[in-house]
Amino acid sequence: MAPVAKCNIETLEGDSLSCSIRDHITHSLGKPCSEAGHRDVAMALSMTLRDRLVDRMLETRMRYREARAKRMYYLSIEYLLGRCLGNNLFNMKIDDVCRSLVKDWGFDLEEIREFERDPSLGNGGLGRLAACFLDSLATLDMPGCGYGIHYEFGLFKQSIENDRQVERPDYWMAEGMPLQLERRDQAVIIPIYGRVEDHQGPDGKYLPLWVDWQDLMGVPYDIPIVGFGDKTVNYLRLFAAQSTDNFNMEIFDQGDYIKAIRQKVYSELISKILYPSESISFGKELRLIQEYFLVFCAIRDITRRFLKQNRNIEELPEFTAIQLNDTHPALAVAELMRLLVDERRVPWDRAWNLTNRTLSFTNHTLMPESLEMWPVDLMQKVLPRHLQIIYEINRRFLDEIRIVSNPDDATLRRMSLIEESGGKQVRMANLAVVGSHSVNGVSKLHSELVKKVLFPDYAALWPGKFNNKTNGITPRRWLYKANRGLSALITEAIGDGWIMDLDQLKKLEPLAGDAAFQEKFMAVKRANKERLAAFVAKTSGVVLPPHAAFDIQAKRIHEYKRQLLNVMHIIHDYLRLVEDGYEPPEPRVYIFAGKAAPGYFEAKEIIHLICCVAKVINADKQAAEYLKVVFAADYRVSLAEKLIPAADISEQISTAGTEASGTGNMKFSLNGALTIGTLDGANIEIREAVGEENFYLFGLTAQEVERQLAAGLYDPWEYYGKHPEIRRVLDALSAGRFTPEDPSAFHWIFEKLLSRNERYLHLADFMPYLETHQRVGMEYSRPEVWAQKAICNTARMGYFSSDRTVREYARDIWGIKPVPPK
Ligand code: 26Y
Repeated sequence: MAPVAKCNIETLEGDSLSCSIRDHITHSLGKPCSEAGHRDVAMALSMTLRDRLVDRMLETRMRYREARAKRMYYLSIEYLLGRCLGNNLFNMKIDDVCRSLVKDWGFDLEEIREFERDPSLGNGGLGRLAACFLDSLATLDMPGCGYGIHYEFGLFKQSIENDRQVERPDYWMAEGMPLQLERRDQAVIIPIYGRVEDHQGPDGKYLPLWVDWQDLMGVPYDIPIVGFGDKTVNYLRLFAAQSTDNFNMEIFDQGDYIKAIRQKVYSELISKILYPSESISFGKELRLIQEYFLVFCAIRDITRRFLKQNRNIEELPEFTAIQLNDTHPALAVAELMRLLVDERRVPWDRAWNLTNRTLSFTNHTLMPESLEMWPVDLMQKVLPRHLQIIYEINRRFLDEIRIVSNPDDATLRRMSLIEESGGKQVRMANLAVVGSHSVNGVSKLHSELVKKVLFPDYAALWPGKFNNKTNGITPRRWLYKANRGLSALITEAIGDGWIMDLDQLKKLEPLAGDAAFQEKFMAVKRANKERLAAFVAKTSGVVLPPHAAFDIQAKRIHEYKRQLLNVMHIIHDYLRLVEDGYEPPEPRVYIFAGKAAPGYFEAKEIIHLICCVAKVINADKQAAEYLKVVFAADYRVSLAEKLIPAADISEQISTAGTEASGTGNMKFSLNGALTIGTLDGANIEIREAVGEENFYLFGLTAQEVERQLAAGLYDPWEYYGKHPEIRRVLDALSAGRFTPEDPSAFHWIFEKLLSRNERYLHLADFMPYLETHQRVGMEYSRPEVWAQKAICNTARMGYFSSDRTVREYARDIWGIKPVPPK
């Protein structure tokens, strides 16, 4: 950096930014400006933004206070924020100023941005949805903030070694996290373990005392969340676990120094690591404590803020809404009851009414193995008072429904908060439903299935409690920031109103058939593909022809998402190419990305298969002109931002009835990719919005899948016998066609796909999938047809803005309103 560089932008903005950055390089990083490198500029720029964001955050807080506004608090064990620097620059509208400022110093803003590590404090869809909601809340000037856990290690980093996934720890703060504010003064003390003693209060009433508990400390870190236009800055408050001095004192007094320190280390384990799975419930004590830790810290913080404003606790639901992001924070039901009944001495019935009106619950998954249940014994040990409260909620609830609807024993057993068969367990989903005034699913189909499959008894009892809120995505990150070329083209055509009001994309529709616009649209796509191809060449050495159709499946690896179906199709095309001499109408590039939970054997094997198939195909000269396959390692928000704008085809091929919504499907379509997909999750609504002629549909419906599974009708051998295409692919797998050195490596897939209880019906959907892909190929080879469809996708995706979703939650569930600056 030049010693006395001057900003060439003659604005106060440029001058003050430049002064502040230089000041941070000198005083926060302790370096002369002349020695600053990319990393230093990145850090100093982030610190400069933080200073400004904090000013706006304080202003926002005053504004909410003065308006006596109702607040919404989003409780989520995961947040998948993605990089913050670039997003903040865009939302604060100082991206251009900063770009030319650092350019004058000899730096490139894009390179500076690449220095930031993704804070990957989530597994996938659920955590990313939380991040999109925070962006929309701030953009809409709504009083809504997030609460979560400040994991020291985020989701593992994935690399591919010897064609297999290797996991490494993600110490995301290695370079520091200049954006966050530590708030030690607001630390929370959390009781845990111990036992409950029965006493009588001075009023003669039952007074339980939770005694002999140990304590932990939760230290909050605030990350400012700036809305587009830089007016409102909300916060995401993440708690890190620390030990208190008390925790150790007793043991210290007994003279066991080492044991005391060991306990200290144990308590800090609580926020050490994010559990890396989104499917199999963990049943581990540490995870239960994480959930409790989040809930306790959040509820304490929320009620403290509320009471500080001299309010009566009886008014809590008038001023506070708490949204439970899946069941992970469902202990909030018991904790809020405990706080009201034990600490504030609110009578039980009153406390129950307040709790119920304050809490609401979103379900994100139908997979039975994801439903959380905690063994009663474990809860008795870790949270004895909460367990007692859960039993009391259950006793009163079952008494009540006996009177209201006189259910039979089987119904009562299903509705109970306690699973009695096997070892007793607490059913967290039932706790969340009973304790909330609203239960929602995340797409039309999913919300129907939540009522029919997951909670039929509750839906019959409380039909008004169940509702749908179809997911959305923030257009700021997923179009404005991720796809600069397309957003410039759109703004040139229809102005920039779409950034805040995505429905305005409709104005593009008349241009869908316009040859000049089509050409520009496809030129942007081409440039994005070239950029991605350069990245892939650099990171994995595979050269991708940018004129090929880029077909992408990027999401967690899971059997229900059916990456296997995609691979089977690729194998089919490859064999036709090299064995039958078939020439497809267009060359294809297949890109996969996604992480497998470390303990999920099948998912890890699917990655292995993709890599082996890619290796054989990419090395085959006969296929070179038509086919390339890539597994892009370490899928995360920043990689998604590179992949999605470059896609022509988006693979959304889960078995109907398994994907709650999907949000990647929305990102691809918004960026002008055409979906090949099943009637599952939000695909159904996307297809309705973009038009059936602009969506490649195939496969069984959720009802058909359900019928086949329920009646045991599915017979994969029948498909194997009937279709030579299926036989060819499965036989190739079983014969080790892609693993010559280990021919039986994928025999398990052959067996699995042909097993009668294969739950995801791969073979039933294979032939329709193949045929639909053939149509995709034909249409891709007609550029004007394709361009028109792609433009229609972008133009008709306005509904899927998370601004719309958040407005619906605000109106129907939270009862919060925008509080814009005057
Ligand atoms: C209990 C534990 C095993 C668990 C951990 C994480 C259970 C579930 C999860 C996460 C689930 C998840 O990410 N669900 C996804 O939520 C998205 C946002 O609503 C949906 O779009 C997506 O279809 C769904 O799979």
